[in-house]
Amino acid sequence: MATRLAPGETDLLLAVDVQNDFCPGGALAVPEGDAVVPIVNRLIAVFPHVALTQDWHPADHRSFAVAHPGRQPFETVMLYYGRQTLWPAHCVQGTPGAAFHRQLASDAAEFIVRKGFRKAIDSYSAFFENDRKTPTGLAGYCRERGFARLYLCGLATDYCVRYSAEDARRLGFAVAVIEDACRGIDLDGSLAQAWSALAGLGVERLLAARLLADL
Ligand code: VGL
Ligand code: ZN
Repeated sequence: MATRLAPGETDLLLAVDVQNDFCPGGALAVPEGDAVVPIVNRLIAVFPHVALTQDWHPADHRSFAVAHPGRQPFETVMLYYGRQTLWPAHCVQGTPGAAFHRQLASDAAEFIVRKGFRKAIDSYSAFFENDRKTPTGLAGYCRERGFARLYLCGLATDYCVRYSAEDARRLGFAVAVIEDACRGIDLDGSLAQAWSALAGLGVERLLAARLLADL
C-alpha cells in the first residue's frame, strides 16, 4: 500500500477555471468539463487550503476571434508577445459564463485569482500572463502563505492547467496534477504535448481516487 500523508499546511489545492463557459453548453466547452466538479469537490473537502482561478476577460479581449476580422476560433495569430490561439468569446467579466460552476464548492476557497483581464494579453497560467513575464501575484501569495506543494486540477488540462503547472515548477514549487480532476480541449495533439512537457519538468501525475484512498 502506498502511503501518502494527508494534505497539510504547506499544501495548496489550486482548482483552475471551473467555470460555466468551459462546461458543456458554455461558450468554450471542454468535453466533459463538468465531470471534474464532483471530483474537485471531494478534493476540496480534504485539503486545508484551497485557491481558485477564474478566467476573466473584457468583452473585447484580443484572444477572441471576433476581435480579428476574417479569423475563426482555434486559428492562431501573432500578437506582440508571440503566437496566440484565437478562442470563441468566453468568460466575459460579470457574465454567467464567467461564474464558477454552481455545484463547485467555491465557498471553501481562501483565495481567488482572476486572470486575462488585460485586453491586449491572454493569461493561461495562473502565475504569469502569456508574455510569460507579467505576474498575476499568485507566486507571492503562495510564498507568503508558506505553500511548498501545489496540487492542480480543473480546466483545461492542456491550456490553463498545463501553463500553471509549468510556471509553478519554474518558480520552485513541488507540483502535482490530478489527472482525473482535469479535462482537456485537445487541439492538434495539445493534450499529449501537455503531459509530456509536464513529465519533463518533474510534475507528478496523480489520480484523485488514489490520493483520496491513501488518506
Ligand atoms: C483556457 C483557453 C482560453 C483555459 C482559458 O482555462 O484552459 N483556455 N482561456
Ligand atoms: Zn480565456
